Amino acid sequence: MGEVRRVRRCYGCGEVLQSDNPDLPGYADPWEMEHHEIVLCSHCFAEQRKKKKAANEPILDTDFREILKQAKTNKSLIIYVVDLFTFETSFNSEVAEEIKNNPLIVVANKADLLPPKTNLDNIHDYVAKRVTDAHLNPLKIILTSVAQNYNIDEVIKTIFTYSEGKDIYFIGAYSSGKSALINSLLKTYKNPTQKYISTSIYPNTTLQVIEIPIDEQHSMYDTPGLSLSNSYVGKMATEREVIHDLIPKTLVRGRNYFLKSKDALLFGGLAFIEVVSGARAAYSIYMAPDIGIHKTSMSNANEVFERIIRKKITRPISTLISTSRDLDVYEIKVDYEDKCDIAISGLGWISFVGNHQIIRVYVLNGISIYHGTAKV
Ligand SMILES: Nc1nc2c(ncn2[C@@H]2O[C@H](COP(=O)(O)OP(=O)(O)OP(=O)(O)O)[C@@H](O)[C@H]2O)c(=O)[nH]1
Ligand SMILES: [Mg+2]
Repeated sequence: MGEVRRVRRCYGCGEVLQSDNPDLPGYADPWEMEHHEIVLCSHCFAEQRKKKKAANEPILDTDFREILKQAKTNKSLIIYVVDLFTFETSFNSEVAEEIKNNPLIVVANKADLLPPKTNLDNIHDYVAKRVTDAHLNPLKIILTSVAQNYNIDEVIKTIFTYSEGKDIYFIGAYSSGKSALINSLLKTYKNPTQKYISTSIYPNTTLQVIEIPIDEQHSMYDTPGLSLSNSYVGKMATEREVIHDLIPKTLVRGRNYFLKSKDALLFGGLAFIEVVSGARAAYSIYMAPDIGIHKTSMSNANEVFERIIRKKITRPISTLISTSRDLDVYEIKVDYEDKCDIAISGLGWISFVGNHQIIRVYVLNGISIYHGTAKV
């Protein structure tokens, strides 16, 4: 496993901070670096501009705790729906903590979006590991695609087995497919009301808890999606055009680029990576096809990034990002020779063969990134 290190940048000009050479850009006093999180480079020090740092952990709002209160007291059956395409974003350890004493079924949805050669057994094992790491002990983990009706009968069978005498709560990140899953269950149950729940690609479709009675005493509950403050989808929830481009509708194929040292790859007007050093390698980008990818050099990355945003020659472009200074930068040291992935919350992931590269990842302030060998 390589090392992920957050590179500290000047909160004034965005320059990568260093305390080795006062004559080079980004110099900051070593004492300041050690004792303060927010540091300005010597050049910006005079201006003393302040910028607040956003947390990288998603925030579980109190409303959701309120919603889960009754479910916890009654030991209701929880169906935790996660989105396989953005699993890292979709699975939330804070929520896991809330539901650890409830009977639980994990539905890992949108399997249809994964690349064609994906080994679903490996994905199942990966989900199981993450769930176990979060101290959950689900009755079952089921990989599904509501869109392609894959394993929905398995979900129904499992719910039947474990739901006797219980309410059923569908919870999970927004746009993970909770309402779509309930609708497909309702169709199978020959729903006499012929009423269905609204679904859409946009976050926050379900705004309040919807109760669907299943017998005289018990109900199914569809709940609003959890907010994902550490994901592009969460941050840009109100920008409909961005969300439209971010969320893939059909299978995502890798887009391949050869990158050598000092190359950079830009992802729409949202993020970019730089190969600081390391051998030339093939990088496969798994992101929604509407996200424009531009290759350039590290020395031109900032300028090209700003130009394609200013001239609107890429997609998506968000009101939150106009310059690379709006981005945080992380540095990843890949200290092994094996397949590896870098996932960016709500955007997708980058798959490549690790070969002692140093890679910088620029993402909007507060977005989480993950590095490992887990996917596919
Ligand atoms: N490709 C794919 N899309 C899916 C799948 N399931 C749901 N969707 C789509 O994902 C989007 C979100 O689905 P919803 O059911 O509205 O998601 P939700 O979890 O209820 O979202 P909120 O109510 O906002 O929390 C919709 O456009 C669905 O059509 C799936 O298995 N595969
Ligand atoms: Mg919904």
